[in-house]
Amino acid sequence: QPIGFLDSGIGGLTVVKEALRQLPNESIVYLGDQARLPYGPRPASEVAHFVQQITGFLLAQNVKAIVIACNTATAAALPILQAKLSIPVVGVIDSGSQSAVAMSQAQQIGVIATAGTISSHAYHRAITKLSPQATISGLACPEFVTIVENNQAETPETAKTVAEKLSYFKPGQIDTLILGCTHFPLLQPAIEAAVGPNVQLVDSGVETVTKIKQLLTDQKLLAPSNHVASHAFYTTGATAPFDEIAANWLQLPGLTAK
Ligand code: DGN
Repeated sequence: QPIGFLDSGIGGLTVVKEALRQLPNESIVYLGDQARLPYGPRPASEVAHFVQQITGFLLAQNVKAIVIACNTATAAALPILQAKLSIPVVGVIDSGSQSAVAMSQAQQIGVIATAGTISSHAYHRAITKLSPQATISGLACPEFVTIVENNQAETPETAKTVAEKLSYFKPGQIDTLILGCTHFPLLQPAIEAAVGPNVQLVDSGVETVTKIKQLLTDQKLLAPSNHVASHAFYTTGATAPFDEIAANWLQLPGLTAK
């Protein structure tokens, strides 16, 4: 049985990349809802409705667990799905918060995400629960999602846009920055260059996959080590740009989305 992953677009592939590394025997079904992207500016109730529709699709593919590989969707729908489904469901926000709190020396943590995630205060709640003394500075960067979806992550203009946007954080204001949108690890070189070497970046995908691995192990749901994994990618939008970015990022040449 596969693990289901969902995102509003290609961002969740950053979590899939980690899953391919940590869980090479697991089959994967991925759905990117590119026809309705971006989720960031939509009301939480609408995002929650979309997530439930996508979950229906993934359950029809017989998934044994679901990873909400989108921060906006995690903020809007994680508790709803966990209450409704009997299979394991994990989101990305708790994992990212745990890593940030563990990594940050000064507990001065920045979060960049979509407008929906920032206004949900979900990171604020999750971090404060773990580290009540933490200072959290959030910044909505919806334009970064567009850059990634348009496959422009590596252009000089992007480096400039990212640097200008992140100059919001003053030198010394934060020592750790959560990439609070699963699209953002694709912009990691530009973000790193913009914030400099004194700020460590947190990619919540790594922790999220560690968590799902643990849940599957506990519930004896892990695929056996001789299992040959299959990977199926679906997008509700056009397949050509999806295939190009996905094949490149995941190093799966010939990847074709349905
Ligand atoms: N990748 C999504 C996230 O992590 O929030 C959001 C992208 C979007 O729909 N704007």
